[in-house]
Amino acid sequence: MRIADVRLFDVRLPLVRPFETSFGRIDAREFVLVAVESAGATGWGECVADVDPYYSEETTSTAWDTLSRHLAPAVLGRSLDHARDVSALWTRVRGHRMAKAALEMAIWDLQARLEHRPLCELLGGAPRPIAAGVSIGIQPSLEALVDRVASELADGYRRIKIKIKPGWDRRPVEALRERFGGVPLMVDANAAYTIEDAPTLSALDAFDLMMIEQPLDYDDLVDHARLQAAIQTPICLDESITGPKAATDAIGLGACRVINVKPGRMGGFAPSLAVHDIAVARGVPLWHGGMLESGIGRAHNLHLSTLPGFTLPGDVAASRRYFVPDLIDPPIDVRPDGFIDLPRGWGIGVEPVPSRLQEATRRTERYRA
Ligand code: OSB
Ligand code: MG
Repeated sequence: MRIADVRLFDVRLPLVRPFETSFGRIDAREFVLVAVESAGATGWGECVADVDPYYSEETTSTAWDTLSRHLAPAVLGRSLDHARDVSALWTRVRGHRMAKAALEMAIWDLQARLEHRPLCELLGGAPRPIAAGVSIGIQPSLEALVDRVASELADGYRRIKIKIKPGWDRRPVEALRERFGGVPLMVDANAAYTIEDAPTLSALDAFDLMMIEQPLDYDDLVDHARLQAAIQTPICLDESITGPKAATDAIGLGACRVINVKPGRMGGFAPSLAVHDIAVARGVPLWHGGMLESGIGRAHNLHLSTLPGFTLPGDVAASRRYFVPDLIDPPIDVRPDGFIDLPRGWGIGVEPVPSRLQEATRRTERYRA
């Protein structure tokens, strides 16, 4: 496939409700959407970078700059045998994994469409319904949290994850255990604690949590290994797993017992497939994370989730928890049993509704070979 055309869209979508984590609160997603064309087909990719460099160093603006000045020029006019080879065209570009992932994943979608196959097949998976969980932001009160969890469970979701931070950790977990018994429950700290907080974190062992996600700093595998040795609850790493090397090191050091896979965080599908295989070979369970994606990124995530290593419910929920309307139509929905069916069709199986994309786009640029 010869990459003939790359378009970037600077998109803003208001969130249905604000989302609060240990690092901040947002009420809209502002992201870069990528479209690549070859032989009349279009592949789509969504960049997970946010406006602020809080989850990672990258931002919407650094992603736009890297895509327009470095990554799009590296692929334009080039012929590729397979999407997995894209990253070889930009080996000199250090970091900027979210920007790389947006274009790399668009090219995977493009290839699957050109081959008239669903993306999951090209990735090595097979269509299957995906077990869905929800990630619930920090709430203004325990009552508000209990109400939100009740409503998510009523919608069928198969696992509850809540965001925690110092001062909002033990009490919310205790409240949910009291009210909802043994429901599959986990917490995500987004790096809000230090190793000095080990006593606070080991106090959570009493609540039979599935895991605690990214308790310590984003680049600190060593203290995560120390913490894992001191607590019973399995540690899951998110921010720290930047690719296959980090996954190998983290597992080898005992820094985690579970891995959250986000292709957007790791530079795309090729590194995600490598992390998948490393984790499966070492018996480490995986689940697919989320970054409040629109239907485009959400569809990519569902296709990757079909691989066999994804044995735990992911942060892959229905569109209506995030955006009404979504960029895609029909939106992604959850079944009453808490599973999500893959969108049907070639590639990711969905594309933006042109009028909605136009409405949400603040700036667009086009580069041709
Ligand atoms: O840490 O998993 C995270 C959202 C934005 C940034 C980081 C994270 C999250 C979520 C939400 O937890 C997952 C989702 O519902 O998409
Ligand atoms: Mg996380």
